[in-house]
Amino acid sequence: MTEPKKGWFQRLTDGLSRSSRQMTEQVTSAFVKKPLDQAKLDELEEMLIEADLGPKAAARITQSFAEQRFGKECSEDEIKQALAEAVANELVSRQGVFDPLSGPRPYVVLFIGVNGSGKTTTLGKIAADLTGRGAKVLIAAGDTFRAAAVEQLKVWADRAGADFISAPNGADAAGLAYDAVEKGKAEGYDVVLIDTAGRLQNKQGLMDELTKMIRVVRKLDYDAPHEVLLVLDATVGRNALNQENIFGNAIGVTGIVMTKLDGTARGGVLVPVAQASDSPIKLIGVGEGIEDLQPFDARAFSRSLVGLDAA
Ligand SMILES: Nc1nc2c(ncn2[C@@H]2O[C@H](COP(=O)(O)OP(=O)(O)OP(=O)(O)O)[C@@H](O)[C@H]2O)c(=O)[nH]1
Ligand SMILES: [Mg+2]
Repeated sequence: MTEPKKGWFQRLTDGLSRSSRQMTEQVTSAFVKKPLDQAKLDELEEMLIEADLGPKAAARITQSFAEQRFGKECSEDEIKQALAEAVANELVSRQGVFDPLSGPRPYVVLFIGVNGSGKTTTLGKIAADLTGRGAKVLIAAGDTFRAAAVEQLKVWADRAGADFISAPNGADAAGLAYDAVEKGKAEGYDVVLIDTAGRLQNKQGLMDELTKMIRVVRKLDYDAPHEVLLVLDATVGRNALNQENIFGNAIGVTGIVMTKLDGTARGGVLVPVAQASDSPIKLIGVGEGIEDLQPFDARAFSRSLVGLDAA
């Protein structure tokens, strides 16, 4: 018998379990059945900073917690509810939608980010989801720097039943992106997904290559790429903030994907990244499976982060 399919909230909760376990343990030992006084509030703020939520959000969350609960004894559930609500308040305005099938055709999506952040995997998961919904998808292996990258992406394309376009190792990535969009237009594709390199000889080289890719694609369609998704790895912690800063300033990012939230106890880092970025969080990765890429839902994320069930 096949196992019943896990619901997406369960996947989210499982993915965030390392983060929520840490939070829950600390919250339970520090707060449950003890009157909330200033010392406890300081402890809470410290704990939120340790969970990488960033000092500003930590201060605001502690403040709202104090307003509701000061002097009271709370159950574990009440504390978690209050925390989840405070975290959600930090994030609701930073939530964005990735919906390539409701936009123009072909909808062109560029995936950018440092090496190992999860660009290729995220692209593969999106491709599988889109073909599963009946879309005609073209994948372009725009990481022409690393031979193995093409092979890895081809596996994802085959698995998804998406078409695939690549260029020889060392070829001009912008040229390939151009060819992909041209093919996408000529052959009636719904979506063109373009992978990019995470590392070139140097950082400036990478930024130049990405800007050139965007520039040439725009020659074919002024609105393309319709999405530039910046893929950030949650396990690097507050380093993700630097990456957001560098890519966000150099390239016109339209959305953020935060991956590997299952691989860290500091999933709270999504909060300062969401707040620092001009573009919203659109998707999150909570595991390596195809179904572990999820639309970002601020309230669901906040509940899972503190270990609560679906609302
Ligand atoms: N646990 C977990 N692993 C992930 C997730 N997303 C990606 N990975 C893994 O992270 C590793 C790197 O992912 P890639 O997709 O190859 O990263 P990339 O950004 O394309 O890397 P480069 O091509 O080197 O620039 C792979 O082993 C993925 O399986 C996630 O949400 N959770
Ligand atoms: Mg890659």
